[in-house]
Amino acid sequence: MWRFLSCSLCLFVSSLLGLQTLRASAEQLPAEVKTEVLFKPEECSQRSKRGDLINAHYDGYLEKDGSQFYCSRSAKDGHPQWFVLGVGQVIKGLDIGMMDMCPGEKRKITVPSELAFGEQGKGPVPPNATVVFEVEVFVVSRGPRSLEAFQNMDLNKDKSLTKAEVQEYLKLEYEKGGKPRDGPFYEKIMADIFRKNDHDGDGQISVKEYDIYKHDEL
Ligand SMILES: *[C@@H]1O[C@H](CO)[C@@H](O)[C@H](O)[C@H]1NC(C)=O
Ligand SMILES: [Ca+2]
Ligand SMILES: [Ca+2]
Repeated sequence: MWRFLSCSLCLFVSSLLGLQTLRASAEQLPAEVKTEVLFKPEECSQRSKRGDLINAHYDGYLEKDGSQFYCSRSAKDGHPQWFVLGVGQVIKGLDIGMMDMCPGEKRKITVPSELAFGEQGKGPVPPNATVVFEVEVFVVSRGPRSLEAFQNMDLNKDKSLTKAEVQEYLKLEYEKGGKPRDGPFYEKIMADIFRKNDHDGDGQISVKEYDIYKHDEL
């Protein structure tokens, strides 16, 4: 029944998963992330790597009793989360455990507390807790903040992205991942992306607005 736990909790924890302060603090410990592939699609269009924009569901459970503390999948209006892989937008254990994933792939990722919520714990996660995430990746989008990705999305080459352009791109990505979606699904994602990126609110994402993450390769 934990799966159906109140999703106000989820909302709380989802903000927490975005925190950048939750880094591994005990470098000297041999903390290891364990990954188990639950499903792997036959065709792999693209394997995830550091700096990629990922769209995924990740549900979090405590290892000790299997209770769920985060439910991106079962939240009522929950759509898959967007984040950049490998740059601390999610807990360290997910940054490590979600490398080399294909669109459509599912994994179970077991993360020791050092690479999750640490000695303090956080919200419903107690101190020193090993956590287990069940993740399903939908989109692996290369170098989200690279000029190349921007140019691919910018269909009319005016150096600005409209919602229609971004949506077209995501649609293709979802279809590659074997998960075509309906209109309302994209509307929510578009609202999310534009809320985070269209800083001047003109309905377009300019090159300047887009380039908010600085990556090594840029
Ligand atoms: C968590 O682990 C640390 C390091 O092993 C230990 O010092 C601390 O007492 C533990 N906290 C709890 C609440 O068990
Ligand atoms: Ca454009
Ligand atoms: Ca803008």
